[in-house]
Amino acid sequence: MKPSDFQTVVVDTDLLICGGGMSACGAAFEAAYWAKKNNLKVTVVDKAAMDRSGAVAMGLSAINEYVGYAEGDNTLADYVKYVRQDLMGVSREDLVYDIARHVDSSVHLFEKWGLPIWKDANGKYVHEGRWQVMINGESYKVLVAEAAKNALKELGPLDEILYERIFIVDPLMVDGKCAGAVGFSVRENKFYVFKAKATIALMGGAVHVFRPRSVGEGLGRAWYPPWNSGSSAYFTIMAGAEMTCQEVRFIPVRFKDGYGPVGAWFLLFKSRATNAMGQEYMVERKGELQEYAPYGLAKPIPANLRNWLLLEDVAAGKGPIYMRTEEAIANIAAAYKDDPKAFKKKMKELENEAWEDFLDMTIAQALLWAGSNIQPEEKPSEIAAAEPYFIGSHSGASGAWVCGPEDVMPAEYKKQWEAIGVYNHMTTIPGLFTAGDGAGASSHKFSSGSHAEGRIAGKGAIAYIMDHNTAPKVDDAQIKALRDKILAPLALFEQFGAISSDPDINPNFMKPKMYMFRLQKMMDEYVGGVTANFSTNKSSLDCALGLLTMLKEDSAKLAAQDLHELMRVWENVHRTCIAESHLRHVMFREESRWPGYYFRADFPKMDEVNWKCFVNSVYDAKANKWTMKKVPIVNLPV
Ligand code: SFD
Ligand code: AMP
Repeated sequence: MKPSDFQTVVVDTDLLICGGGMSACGAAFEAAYWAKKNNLKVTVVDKAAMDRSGAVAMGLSAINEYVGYAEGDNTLADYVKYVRQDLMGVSREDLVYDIARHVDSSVHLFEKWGLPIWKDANGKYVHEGRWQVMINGESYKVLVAEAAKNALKELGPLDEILYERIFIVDPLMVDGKCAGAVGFSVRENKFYVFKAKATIALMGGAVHVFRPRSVGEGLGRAWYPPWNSGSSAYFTIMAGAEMTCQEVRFIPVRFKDGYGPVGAWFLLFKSRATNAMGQEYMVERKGELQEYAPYGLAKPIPANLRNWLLLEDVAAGKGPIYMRTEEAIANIAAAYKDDPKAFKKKMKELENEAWEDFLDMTIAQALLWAGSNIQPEEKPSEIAAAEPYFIGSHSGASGAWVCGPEDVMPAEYKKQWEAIGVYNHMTTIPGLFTAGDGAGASSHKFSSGSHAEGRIAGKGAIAYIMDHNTAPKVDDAQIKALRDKILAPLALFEQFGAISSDPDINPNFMKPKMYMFRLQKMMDEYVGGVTANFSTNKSSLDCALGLLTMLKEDSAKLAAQDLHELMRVWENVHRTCIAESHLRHVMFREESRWPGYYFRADFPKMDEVNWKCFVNSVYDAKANKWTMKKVPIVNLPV
């Protein structure tokens, strides 16, 4: 397979949506409405098939952001305070507020489209915790995608609007503005050029940047879906957009090896987690939270601090840590002990709920339970901190610095957009929007908030197009250069592949898997991965930067044997970009604010005086130069 075998396909559109996950489905749903009114064209491009693409592929067992605003359960201010607290004071409160005021309507739409949300005897949603509602969510993504597709069909035949199995590689830039994207089909020999008046980058977060706990036989098993490889971050960084909170990775504590969720156990079943000695780290180590006041002292204790206390126990040799499923089930069932029939029924119900929690969203964990003869009502299960991921929509915060809503965005932030146009969720690059895992500093949006935020970005992007309604003029030479670059790994394999008897071993090139292992090893050992116990320091970071610089040089020698490997090549180039951005942010922030996510051993304390701020960065691709800066946090008056 060689580059000359490829056809170039050019698609002209008004709005381009890159990605097909939760936020893209929201963006498509909303944009279709406004596009129809204004006679505009919308094009959606997903690396996979929208029905099951992205983080919600397997389904979910809870919707983690539901405010219950109309019911009077919570106010928007409550949610803003919750996120502020969980992220140790660092969040874009205007964005969090904006998502919170729209999220309930997304959840109501999901229900209307057929998602079963658990209800109690009074018809109220059953809550897992204050903000989380329980669902029978195996088909969650399928029905959200169906609604997006139905909306898109209003604009014309779907096969002229939705392009599946196209991997977006690079932004198309014209005069400092985003003019679309380029990529290739992972099934056919086609190079795609999408020219657009506005583009929304909604290609999720990243996994496998750090060496995972599961290697060899378990490679690919991770909490975060293996097919999201940092494309949103790469796209926005390469376009020159300002990024924020790239240091705020996410480490979820999960059932060990199968990555089953813990939320339902901690919140719904009220389970305890105990160490090998039967001690509860959340109780025994409570005093350590003083150091993280005020965040460590309020409720709920931030996710990273809950992690931190667990990690301290493990470092002290007190692991394994166990989720006390048997105790939690027994405690709930105890209320029925005087009535043997009711007791038996309750036990069966709890057993069902325990299994369904995994079957709805992490099937592998249910298989692991079955394969290791675990019955949750009989014995506890091990939990552990997973490897680091980039998922700005969950309890991490990495992503692009975006424009907020006109009515609540602080003037200090608005200034930045006044020069290029105030459009909700536009990055600092004209014509380029993002949301979900692509937008930073607005954590705790989860599946529902990502959908709502996609809707916000979709509407913002259409407004931009209405004000800038001219097709971009893209130079043919620029397209040729991008095509040559993107297909080069095929040419390299074609040229040298035959000189070795093993396609993976060759003095002239490197295959993407080997390249990925190199990236993961340096990130793991020097940037605070699992084997470094999530700790790092300046010397380690300097070392990693040196290794990363050489890896980047070697990326020119990446070779691909087929389309699948070509995708693997570009996934790993994307990972390298988010890795460097993360490393530079961790290096810049000289404190330890989120110790359960990463710990700067040379700056072991949280420093409210100097570092209660955002860290933002801009990459100048032409000059290969990173600029870092501190940005003040402006709290909403809540
Ligand atoms: O609790 C390209 N999330 C949960 N949210 C909840 O509301 N409840 C839960 O129960 C959740 N749990 C959970 C969650 C996430 C994960 C990974 C697990 C468990 C295991 C969070 C949500 O899933 C998350 O917030 C949203 O999905 C984020 O939405 P978005 O749109 O930012 O990302 P996506 O849905 O993953 O979609 C990404 C899309 O991009 C495509 N793509 N397309 C073209 N070119 C490329 N180069 C591309 N690269 C990627 C993908 O195919 C996909 O369509 S809990 O257990 O934590
Ligand atoms: P998880 O299954 O860990 O993704 O958690 C689902 C939701 O519950 C997320 O909103 C978490 O922040 C929240 N959560 C999980 N465990 C706890 C806990 N121990 N205390 C408070 N909130 C939690």
